[in-house]
Amino acid sequence: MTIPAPQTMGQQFGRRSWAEPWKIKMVEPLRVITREDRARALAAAGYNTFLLPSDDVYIDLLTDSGTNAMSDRQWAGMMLGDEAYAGSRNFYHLEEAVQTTYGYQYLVPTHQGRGAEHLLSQAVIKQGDVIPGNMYFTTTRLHQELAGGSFVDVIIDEAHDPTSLHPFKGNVDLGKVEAVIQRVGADKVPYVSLAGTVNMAGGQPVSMQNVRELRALTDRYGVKIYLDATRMVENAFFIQEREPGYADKSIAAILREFCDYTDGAWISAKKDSLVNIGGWLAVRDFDLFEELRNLVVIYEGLHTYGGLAGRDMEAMAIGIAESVQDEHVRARIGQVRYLGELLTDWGIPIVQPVGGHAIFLDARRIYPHLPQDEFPSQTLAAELYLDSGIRSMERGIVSAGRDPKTGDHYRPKLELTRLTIPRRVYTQAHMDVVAESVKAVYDARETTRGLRMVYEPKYLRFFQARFERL
Ligand code: PLI
Repeated sequence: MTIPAPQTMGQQFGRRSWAEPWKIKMVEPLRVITREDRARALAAAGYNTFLLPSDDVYIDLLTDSGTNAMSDRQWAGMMLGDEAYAGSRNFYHLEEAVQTTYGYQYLVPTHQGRGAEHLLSQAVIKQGDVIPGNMYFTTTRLHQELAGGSFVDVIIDEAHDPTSLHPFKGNVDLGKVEAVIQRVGADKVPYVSLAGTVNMAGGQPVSMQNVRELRALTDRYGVKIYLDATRMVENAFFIQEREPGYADKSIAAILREFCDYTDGAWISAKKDSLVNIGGWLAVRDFDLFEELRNLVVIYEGLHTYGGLAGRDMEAMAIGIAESVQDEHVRARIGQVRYLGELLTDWGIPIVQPVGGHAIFLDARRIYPHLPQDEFPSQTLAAELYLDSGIRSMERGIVSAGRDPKTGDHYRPKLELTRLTIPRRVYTQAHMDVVAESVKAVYDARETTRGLRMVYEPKYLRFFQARFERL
């Protein structure tokens, strides 16, 4: 299947069907401060949207992580929290939810995704190992590097091209994986780090055929596959929509089939699973589980709470069940797509096709006069905030960080600013306001100046770096 031209995607994929399968029971007031106050707040934040107080933000599209609205069922579940130190009943409910929905037998809860990445990396990566993966993610790669490994990008080339309409831009290039295994030897490849969807590529999916073929390839060499299932529900939606043979299968069935090809998974439950905090790591191999259980008590908490309260695990267990309901996923991605179609119709360069959790503005094409060293995506995020109080996130050279061996910037081909849509939080009218602000910033693009970095933290610099206007 090929993806239709962007302007016809709404018709092709049925824009009519995505009205939210819920109504609003409680509201949280929003505040807009004046442009002068935004200019002051932005300068005080060093032109980094992560350093803005959220009280100074109008529509917050920094991230879809932990920013979701929980359902009445989830809030009711919070009241059923069993806060026992050991053996909380909510742990067993979560364990059952993960076993049923994702299919992995042994569960280790963690406080969030990076806690799980830490445990997995420490348990299976040795000094000098190489981990192939379908594009880096910031915290994932850092934990792999801190454990002594190095990450090699094996995603298909189309993923680095924001205009390519490949339907599965998250796919692994099997030739690249095999080349890595043959170059370093299978004993130096502890696992393939497979993410569905791929955040840094624009929320792009991996096909079922691709994971099936990856399984066959890695089996030939005895290499494991661990899945970053953080947004795997959204990945399942794209398989249902685009891959032959899956149109009549449920999101839940597709998710389960995909996971069945992998040896284990970790998750930041703050995304797909509709909670504000939480994560887990789950595997099929008992010996690895034993090792992870040894590590979790050092870094996170006892193996039946992993840094979470009982009520958090209950909300997560209920959120997992809600997250795989077809109508929920259709509405969630429908809203992201609605924003993408407005921007596409207005000629604003974004990553195509629109992915699962966000619109990624293509700062390279919006600011062709700004070199990567003047941080075009960071500049775009700052300009959007100044225009309307909308908060977005840099996903370009700042997020990519530096190569620990050479000290040079990693220079990603994609220089993007992410408008990330929290689940069940904003309305279609909010999306209209966002689109209009992007248009205003786009129209002023030619006179926009870049930034220089004046403070650079050692790790994950995008969170705390500071900039000044050039
Ligand atoms: O933020 P954590 O520690 O719960 O999860 C880390 C993490 C792992 N994998 C993927 C694909 C992520 O997107 C992810 C976190 N993402 C954030 C915070 C985001 O804003 O995209």
